Amino acid sequence: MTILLIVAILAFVVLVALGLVASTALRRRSSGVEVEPPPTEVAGPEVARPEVAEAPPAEAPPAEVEEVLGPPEVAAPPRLRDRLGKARNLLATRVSSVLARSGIDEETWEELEEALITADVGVSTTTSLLDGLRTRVKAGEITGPDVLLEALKSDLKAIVGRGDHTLRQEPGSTNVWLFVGVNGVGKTTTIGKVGMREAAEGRSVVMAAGDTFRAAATEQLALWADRVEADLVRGSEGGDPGSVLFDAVQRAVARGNDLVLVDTAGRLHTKVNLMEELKKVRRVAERSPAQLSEVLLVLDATTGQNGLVQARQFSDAVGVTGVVLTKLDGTAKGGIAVAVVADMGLPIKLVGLGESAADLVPLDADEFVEALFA
Ligand SMILES: Nc1nc2c(ncn2[C@@H]2O[C@H](COP(=O)(O)OP(=O)(O)OP(=O)(O)O)[C@@H](O)[C@H]2O)c(=O)[nH]1
Ligand SMILES: [Mg+2]
Repeated sequence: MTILLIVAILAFVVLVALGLVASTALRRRSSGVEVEPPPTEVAGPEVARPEVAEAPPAEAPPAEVEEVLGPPEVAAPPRLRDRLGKARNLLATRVSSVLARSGIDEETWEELEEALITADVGVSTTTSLLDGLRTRVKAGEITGPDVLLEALKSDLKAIVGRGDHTLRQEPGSTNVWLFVGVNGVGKTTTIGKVGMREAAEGRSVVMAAGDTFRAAATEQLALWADRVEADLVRGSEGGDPGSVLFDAVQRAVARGNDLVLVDTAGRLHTKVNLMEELKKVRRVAERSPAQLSEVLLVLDATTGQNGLVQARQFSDAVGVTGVVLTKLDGTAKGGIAVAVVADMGLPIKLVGLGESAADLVPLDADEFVEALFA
């Protein structure tokens, strides 16, 4: 009897174990673990053509949430004064001894000259500014150090404020804004920030990944396109940036989009082929059905006077319409803003004050110069 009972228990245990094994196998099969991976696509010659990538579909929100979804919102912009970092106070410290003197003498001029050059204003702009002020002192128009400093500030404000500071857009057309500049200055980040601003204003944006030299560059832009909910048009690595622009414009025109923001490669400006490449990209934009309304040179303010050399080369090659001065929040000394406008006659359209979307603001000349002396 006992033996029979033991045999029955053993048989039951074996049956239960077999059942468990069978159900695990079934579960595996249905979860696809044993399914073969899909065949990899073979790259043919047509892969070199840029392909259009849709902005990745957002996860479907509940119906009532969908109603309130609008364009992406940009946080409140930072104040120039709060972000100017190293630039702020630089001139104030340097010129404090000028104010401490009872009158205007040779030492006054030497101190002002040194202060301006140290702040990156540049030799030629400094010389012409001080020559103008000397003449006014001689004419008896400027009488004391405090009036002299106010006159200098007002001259600096007039320079920084020169030119058209708006980003031009022809209403009713698809506008192309081309972003150029050497590597690492902040082109891709600036495109992301500009895209956020424009989308928040209700404009439809297409981003063209014209930096085809590095795959990572496209991925970086794709992240911004995702945030902006912009379409991204990309090419294959090493592909023709002109074709990327062409395809982006075709797509934007067909859909009636307002803006195509074109990223470009930033290899060293001393390499002739980069300039040649950019010239071609510009020509494609000019011949396209869209309106090439801005060619924006992105300059890193921390590179100081070297930025001017870049500005000249890019201007000669692609006809720059304005400057975006980035990284003014870092170690930049700020005077480069004066030099760019005075030496190159290029307006500063926007300044970068940090890495996040809100940290790109129009340059308020008065606030900027006051901050340098505050
Ligand atoms: N602090 C600060 N950092 C910035 C600003 N603008 C851009 N950056 C940073 O600068 C670095 C380079 O920016 P990118 O946008 O990749 O520069 P790029 O010109 O596209 O560089 P390449 O694609 O290599 O030519 C990134 O770490 C950005 O976050 C700014 O205004 N302030
Ligand atoms: Mg880039």
